Amino acid sequence: LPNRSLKIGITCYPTLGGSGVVATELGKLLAEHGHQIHFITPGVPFRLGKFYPNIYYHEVEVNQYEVFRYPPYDLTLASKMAQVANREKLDLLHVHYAIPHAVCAILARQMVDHPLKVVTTLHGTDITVLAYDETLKEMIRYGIEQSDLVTAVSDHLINETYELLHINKDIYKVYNFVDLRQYERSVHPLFRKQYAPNGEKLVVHISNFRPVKRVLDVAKVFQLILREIPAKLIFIGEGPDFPRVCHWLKEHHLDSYVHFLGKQDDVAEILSQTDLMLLPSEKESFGLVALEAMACGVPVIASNTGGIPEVIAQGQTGLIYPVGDIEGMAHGAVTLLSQPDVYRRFSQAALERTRTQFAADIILEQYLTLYQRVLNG
Ligand code: GMT
Repeated sequence: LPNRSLKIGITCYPTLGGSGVVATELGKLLAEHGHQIHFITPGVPFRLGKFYPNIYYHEVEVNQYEVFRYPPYDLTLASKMAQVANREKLDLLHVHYAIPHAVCAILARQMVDHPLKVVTTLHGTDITVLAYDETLKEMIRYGIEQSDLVTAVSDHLINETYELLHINKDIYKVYNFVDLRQYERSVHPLFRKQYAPNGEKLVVHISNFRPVKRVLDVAKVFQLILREIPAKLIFIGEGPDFPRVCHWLKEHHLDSYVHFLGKQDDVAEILSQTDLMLLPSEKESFGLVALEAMACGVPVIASNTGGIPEVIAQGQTGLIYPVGDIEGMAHGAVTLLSQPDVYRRFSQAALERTRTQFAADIILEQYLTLYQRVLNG
């Protein structure tokens, strides 16, 4: 592992989303281990929020000039990356997403006057959505092939990237992680008292309510659960399908069983109070929220898609069904929620799997090994 402190620039989308969470948490961990971290983003990453030693923040601010029809975000970012890299003598830029971040970093690399390496992590959406767009495909391939080192968050995403883009380059798998110090199970009786006053089971869903999350399936599965077990549904997050789900719940007289908590920073605390997570996504290259639930001992009912089977151990830490199998998911949920012994076994296995496979120190070491490899050339 590197025996000197590294200077690393990190670029990600700073708003809510798994990739932003992982990029920020990785930066925080690296800083804690003595490396100097420079976030180069258009806003403060939402999980940063306070002062940490060894962490610097450089805002990418796009000016509006009349000569431009569109504000040139990508060029501004590349230029900021180059400025920071030159001034701070960065060793590498670790960017999350091929487009635009890897492409910007490659441009920045050409502008600096010392060797600067580009490490790119693929999170999914750039491949599973953008790579189907013929106008962007070549650019994504360029971003990946010209990076000095590329990682992806699951085997599934790696295979999909090879299939779609015919990439001629090694892509290393580095799973996402949780910092177990933040995910200790804590019990707040007040939470239960407020949201499940009559001992109801608490079912939770977290997402950005994009169509790919199939949030309506969450509501439909919950409806079936409710026929068998007294329960409440907690929604965390917001997004485009939010009104549709609200409307459906109202139409089916379920709105009084559902609590919308909106966007929340500290999901660990809320997850710890719940009994079961539903994640019926159409596509999910990893499913960070499933891991976050497992880290709190909460089993997950999910769809068999993307990297989900690599995160959830089927039949041990959760139950996985074909996309759209609402009856199957409801049946699985009722099985877990109605049999305390089975539930306890799943919950224990979820904690154990998180600790042994996805703990921050394990994944941090993998990233550091890859940084070392790329720096050794
Ligand atoms: O899922 C989203 O809408 C957000 C997106 C992101 O960019 O944060 O999530 C992707 O990256 C996460 C972190 O690696 C993964 O846990 C999510 O599975 C992945 N989303 C998709 O593949 C749809």
